[in-house]
Amino acid sequence: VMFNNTIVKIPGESYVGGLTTSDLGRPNFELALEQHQAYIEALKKCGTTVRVLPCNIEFPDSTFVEDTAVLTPNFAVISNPGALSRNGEIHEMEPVLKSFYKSIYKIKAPGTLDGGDILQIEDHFYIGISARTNHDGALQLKTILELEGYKGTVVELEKFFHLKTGIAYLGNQTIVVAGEFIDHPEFNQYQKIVVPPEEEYAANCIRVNDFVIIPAGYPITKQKINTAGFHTIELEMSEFRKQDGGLSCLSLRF
Ligand code: CIR
Repeated sequence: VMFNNTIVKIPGESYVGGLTTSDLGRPNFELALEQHQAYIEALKKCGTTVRVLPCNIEFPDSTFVEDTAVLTPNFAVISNPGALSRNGEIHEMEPVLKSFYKSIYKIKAPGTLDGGDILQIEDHFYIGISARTNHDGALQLKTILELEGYKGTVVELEKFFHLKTGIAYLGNQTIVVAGEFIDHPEFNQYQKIVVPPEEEYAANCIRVNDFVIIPAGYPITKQKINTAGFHTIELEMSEFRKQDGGLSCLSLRF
């Protein structure tokens, strides 16, 4: 798949007080801004036109725009984020998506869904059931996808925060997998790049056109991805990792 566009949102000063389950400490806001800027530059290097949205300090986690939508070339699905403090993020995203799409669906309560739980592999979407995405939300998305000619499979998460915390699709039927997804039956049909436990954070990487963007500091995974024939761009992600965020979370790509 070729991505022409990406959407990102600058972190606001409230970012450092957002949701997290990690015990890596409080993010450094200035450093988060620098890392975010480098992320934008990387998306440009990959050939995408980046829509940079201003920060909104009312929503500390709103820099993690991936959770607000699921995008395909022909339609958008606005999610219904499962964390109460994040749910309102969709209201600022809706007009932005309307500027790109005519066809927009919405996940509706009591269904909840975070975009981070959705992984697309060619015409097949995997939908993770997590603390954020419930069965109702997952089934709503599956119904929409099937109506539009895609396949949808629901995957129950055991430990990972979001589905894409532990799995990424690089193209050419090749996935990057960690933890519970290494031997998961749903993913056995793909070529696997297995991430060792000490590098688990590197499983959240993103293929954007000619490059795979990976977090800096995970040499084993980087080597494996390079050996599989992909060019990599490494980005410092320390200040996003502290808030449970990864590379995929910081953008919508379409
Ligand atoms: C949250 O708890 O919602 C944020 N601190 C992290 C969201 C990460 N998003 C993602 O994995 N797609």
